Amino acid sequence: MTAPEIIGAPQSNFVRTVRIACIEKGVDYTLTPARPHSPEVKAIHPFGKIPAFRHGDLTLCESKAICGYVDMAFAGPALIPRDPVGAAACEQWVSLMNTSIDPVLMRDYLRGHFFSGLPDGAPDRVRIDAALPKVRDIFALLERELSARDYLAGDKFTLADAFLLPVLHYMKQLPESQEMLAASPHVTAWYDRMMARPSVAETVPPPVPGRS
Ligand SMILES: N[C@@H](CCC(=O)N[C@@H](CS)C(=O)NCC(=O)O)C(=O)O
Repeated sequence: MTAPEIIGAPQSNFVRTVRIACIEKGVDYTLTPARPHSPEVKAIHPFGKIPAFRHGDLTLCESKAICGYVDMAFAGPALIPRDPVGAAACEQWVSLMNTSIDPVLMRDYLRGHFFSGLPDGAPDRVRIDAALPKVRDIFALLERELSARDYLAGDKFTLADAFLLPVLHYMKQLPESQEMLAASPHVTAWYDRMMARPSVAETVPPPVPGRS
């Protein structure tokens, strides 16, 4: 069978998560750059979101489902631990990422900076300031959790880390979250540990267009 194809923009945190998952499993893949709502994405994702994924006759959308498939279908280290407690901890953090952390950090806070819709792309201070208390709460949570162990869901790298890292990549670039990160030594140590992984180093995204 041909190599899996990941369809989506490399700047997308969810696309990067899937790329990290493939590399961690030792799976060769191709990346087909595509924007959300483009025809090739809409052919697979009913709501036009990226990533979309193809492997032979199989098409999939939703990063958690794609990563779960990659984890089960290929040899290589487990991305989701195989023991019940480890698996549940990993699933819990992936879910927290998708339902509570990504929506605040990426959809509210980052969007206020990068995609404000204001003239000249000026940051939307109202949106950013409204998000900041929740951004602070998330950094406090991550600092607490990562002071107790080396990885988000236990003592080994899991899919939970692959979901968090691409988001923190952007938090390192924005002024308020950059300060929060600098004031969070355990999150910073985790970030540096992650950056040392080939899967993370190889997938550093290009700048978001218009935001060098
Ligand atoms: N739940 C989806 C979320 C994917 C997602 O939101 N991707 C963003 C890019 S990072 C997107 O396609 N946004 C376009 C939109 O929401 O219409 C997943 O896990 O794959």
